[in-house]
Amino acid sequence: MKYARVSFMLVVMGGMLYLTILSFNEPYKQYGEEDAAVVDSPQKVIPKARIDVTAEGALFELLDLEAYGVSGIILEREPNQPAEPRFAIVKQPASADWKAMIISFTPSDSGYLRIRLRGAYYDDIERNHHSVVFDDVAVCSEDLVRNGSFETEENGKPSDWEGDCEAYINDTARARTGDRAVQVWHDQFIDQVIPVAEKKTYMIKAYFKTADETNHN
Ligand SMILES: [Ca+2]
Repeated sequence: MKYARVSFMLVVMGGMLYLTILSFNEPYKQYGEEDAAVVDSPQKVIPKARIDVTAEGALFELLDLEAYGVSGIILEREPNQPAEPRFAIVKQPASADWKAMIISFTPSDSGYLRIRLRGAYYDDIERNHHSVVFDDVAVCSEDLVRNGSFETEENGKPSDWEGDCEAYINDTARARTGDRAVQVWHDQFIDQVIPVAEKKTYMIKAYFKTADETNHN
């Protein structure tokens, strides 16, 4: 248990160090600014996994909001409230290998947080979805995300998740764990709302990869 805690802290510290380095290279974008795609060369566009985190009803602030992962994390916040956001978009370039995205924050008050799994927007999104696959979504140290492995099905959909994903994968080779995972893109996403407590720090972790393993490096 002690070892697990130390390992966890090392991962957190490593992530924070990386974020610090990253912040010199990739400043926050303005909210609403989207990624341009090379319309005629979709194979050259690297899909980005995207997670939107929203304080339900805008009833609390997401204090100390940070996002980190393997590479290229982009954190966007709503305009005019850069220091105390109630909503944020986190994006990270996907690859054919599973990568983890981590989002941490401390709610200013108790309430409910909406987690939305989707892909980034691109100019050519109608023709090329730039889909990504998610599996193993969790809140570290707590069992707050229900069916985060997507292994439990209900009426053809992953139970405990709202919305319709592009594909509810049932293939051991394409899932990170078990048989099931979800394929999403910008316009077909899934949500889950979790309870959060005032002044407690949460860390959401989700694994993702590209949906099309042949087109991307
Ligand atoms: Ca799974």
